[in-house]
Amino acid sequence: MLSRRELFKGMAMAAAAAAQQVFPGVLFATTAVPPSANGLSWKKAPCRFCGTGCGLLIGVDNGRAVAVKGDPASSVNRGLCCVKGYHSVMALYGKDRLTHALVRRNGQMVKVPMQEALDLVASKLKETIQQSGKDSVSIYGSGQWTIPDGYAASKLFKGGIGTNNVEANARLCMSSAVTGFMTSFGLDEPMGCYDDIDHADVFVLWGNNMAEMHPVLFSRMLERRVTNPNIKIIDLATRWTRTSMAADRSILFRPQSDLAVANAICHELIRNGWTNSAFIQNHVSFHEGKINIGYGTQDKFAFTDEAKSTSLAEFKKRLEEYTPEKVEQISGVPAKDIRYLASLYGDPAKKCVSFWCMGMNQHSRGTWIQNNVYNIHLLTGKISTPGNSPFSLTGQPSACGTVREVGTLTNRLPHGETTNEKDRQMAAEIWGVPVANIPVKPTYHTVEMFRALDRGDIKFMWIQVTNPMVTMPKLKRYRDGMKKDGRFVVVSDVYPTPTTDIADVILPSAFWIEREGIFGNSERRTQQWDQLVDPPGEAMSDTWQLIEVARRMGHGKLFPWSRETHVKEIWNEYRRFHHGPAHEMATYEALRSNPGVQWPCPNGKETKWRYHAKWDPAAKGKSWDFYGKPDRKAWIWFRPYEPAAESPDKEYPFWLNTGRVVEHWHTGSLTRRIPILHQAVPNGYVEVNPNDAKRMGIRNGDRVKLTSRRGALTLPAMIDGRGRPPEGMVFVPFFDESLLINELTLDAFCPISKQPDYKKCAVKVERA
Ligand SMILES: Nc1nc2c(c(=O)[nH]1)N[C@H]1C(S)=C(S)[C@@H](COP(=O)(O)OP(=O)(O)OC[C@H]3O[C@@H](n4cnc5c(=O)[nH]c(N)nc54)[C@H](O)[C@@H]3O)O[C@H]1N2
Ligand SMILES: Nc1nc2c(c(=O)[nH]1)N[C@H]1C(S)=C(S)[C@@H](COP(=O)(O)OP(=O)(O)OC[C@H]3O[C@@H](n4cnc5c(=O)[nH]c(N)nc54)[C@H](O)[C@@H]3O)O[C@H]1N2
Ligand code: SF4
Ligand SMILES: [Mo]
Repeated sequence: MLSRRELFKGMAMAAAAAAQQVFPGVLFATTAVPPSANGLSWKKAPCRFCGTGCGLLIGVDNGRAVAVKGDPASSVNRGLCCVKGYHSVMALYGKDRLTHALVRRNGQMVKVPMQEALDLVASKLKETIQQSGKDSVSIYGSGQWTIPDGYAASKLFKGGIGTNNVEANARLCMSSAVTGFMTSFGLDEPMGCYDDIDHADVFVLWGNNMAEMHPVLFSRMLERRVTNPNIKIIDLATRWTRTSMAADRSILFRPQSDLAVANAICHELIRNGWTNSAFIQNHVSFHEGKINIGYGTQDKFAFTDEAKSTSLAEFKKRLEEYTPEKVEQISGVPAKDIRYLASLYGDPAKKCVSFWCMGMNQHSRGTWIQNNVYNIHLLTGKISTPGNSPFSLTGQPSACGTVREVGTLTNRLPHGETTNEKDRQMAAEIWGVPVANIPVKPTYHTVEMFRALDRGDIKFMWIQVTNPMVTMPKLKRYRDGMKKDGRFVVVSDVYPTPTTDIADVILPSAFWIEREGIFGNSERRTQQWDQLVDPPGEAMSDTWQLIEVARRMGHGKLFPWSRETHVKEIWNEYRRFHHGPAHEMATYEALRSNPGVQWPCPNGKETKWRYHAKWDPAAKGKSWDFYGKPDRKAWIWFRPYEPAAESPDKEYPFWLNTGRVVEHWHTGSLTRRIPILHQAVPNGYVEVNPNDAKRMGIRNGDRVKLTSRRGALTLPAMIDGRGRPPEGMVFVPFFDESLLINELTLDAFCPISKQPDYKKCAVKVERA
């Protein structure tokens, strides 16, 4: 058998040849399959990749997906796609798809029938629970889980087994966005929608490489500027990227100092009288929380914030020290640029959208920076009306739909929190279990769950649709932990990965359009697709794997559905959690017949803007109504600047920043098997600023050694390639499983959201 390293190397060479087999225009195929006499049939599906949630049309011929085009009927992308969307179906047909179950026997992975592997998973779960208790077993899922996958997992683990050991990789991705929404508005997910792009005059990107990560939305924004030259796009970032290149202004700030920049903007808005007094008077209340809140790098770190009510006067006083001049010292952003930003937000004639993604979420003060950016929109009243929108973009195709809405996190339920008696009662009633079955106390957030596995408090973990042995921070500790004796790890995936490498059982999964599914994107849009092609071998959907195991464990009563109709039945049951004008979900029939439907959609009508009576039927009165909070107001929080968990020093003088490239999806398990994408960026690298490179005698392609307090890695240098970090920073993408940058990263997290900060730690840089 080919090793994965050989496979990827061979593919890079074969890629040029494969590219020639690609049909012109929108048609692509991995092999040159001649169209059959019947021709193609086109069926809708949302894109498998990012949280933008583009609608696609998939061309199927002779049982094989061979072509993709953007769905003109989808309001998200109006017929467009990015390079990943267009090539997405090729990810179905990599040479080394997992087609059969594998079980570890005497250190070797042995092929077994799927039914036997499922028996083993069920008996191992039962045995572990019997020996070590319910909280010794866990499931770690994903924002790439479909809604039925997440729902089945939550119902089995929280309702059936009775443990809150349910987490998902969205903890690494979106949890600061969630706690930001909850603290400022009391309800999760954006108030606005992508239509805001068609109305705004000013776009400020707060740490979002949108040109590469949300390319279709980025192109919608550029299109708006083409037709209206007064539109301004400002890229606020810590590294120069393709996004900066296309922006009207690129403003670089020092890592973590966005907290101070946002406060300085608020300071200027107030000083100049650019605030909206009537809005503040009627719709905002002021609060403060704890300070010096720590970084969570030690096991069992605990933190609970406490809200204290304050006033506008008190808020003003707190902001006094955030003068543009003082913040220039902290952030490196010239005071005049801070004033310029304030003048844009403060101009009553300009509609403003702020976009962000991992820059603000993967932040050891992730919740705080969301609060601080909301403060800008709340001081000016630029919120919940077309074109005025603080917009937290999602990364994964169903981080919103599955993890946030279904609630596949230790503290959540499909509706509300485990600690809320009413929410537990609702779940118990819909699930048909005694309320005492559903545990009250959250157990472990993701980082702590892997720590618990390392310590031995957790002994069993089932991993679905995520590749943590590439994507966990401070990776070595967590990999060593998983490999310890007495740990049992089940991994459901579609390809072999570093995570399947350490598994005791590997379950082959049906991929995307090989099963029916439902995703929910960044703008509260739910999208259903039918099964369009057959899965290979014994591959089975993640939902059905969970149901098979549940039945074997004696929880069959909770999963009475048939294999043919279970997605519909799950949706109809799950919808009951969200009845009411504030969160009503579309009917299954509406989902099937539309490219997507936005919630809340009471009486079949979508809500585009929340918290304003003109658009949101849940809002009372004539204008804004922030009904998520008991005082029906949005909360302004004073949150100070506090430094990063680890900053450069004498021994480790560089910032290490990490992230992505447009061609690859996360750990590359899918996109590195698409020849044309793999060839475009075949291996990992380290971006070095040209001045630093010159000083150290590093040329393009030279091998460079990075060392942090946790590990070392040698990679080829890239100078002025895709992006350019400022002096004193290096950047490494994480798509290459043979160059694991997470061996160096730090597992510090935001104490409120528990989301790790992958954007900042300190490293030494040497020519190797
Ligand atoms: N092609 C492609 N697209 C993707 C993905 C992919 O893997 N490939 N993944 C999807 C997923 S899951 C996600 S989460 C998104 C990620 O989307 P992005 O967040 O746009 O991408 P990243 O590369 O993770 O992060 C880059 C940004 O982090 C900012 N940053 C770094 N440090 C700081 C800081 O201290 N403060 C602030 N405010 N910003 C900072 C940088 O300035 C830069 O703009 O992309 C989604 N889209
Ligand atoms: N250094 C660094 N690390 C990071 C980040 C960063 O910016 N820097 N970002 C973090 C963020 S925001 C994210 S979202 C995570 C992403 O981290 P992961 O979720 O770990 O990365 P993926 O590559 O998306 O992993 C998805 C896995 O699911 C498999 N798969 C695909 N389809 C299916 C399916 O239908 N069923 C099953 N069972 N498996 C399937 C794929 O082959 C792949 O192995 O990474 C985090 N880690
Ligand atoms: S922008 Fe995102 S959702 Fe749209 S085609 Fe590209 S990867 Fe897919
Ligand atoms: Mo993400």
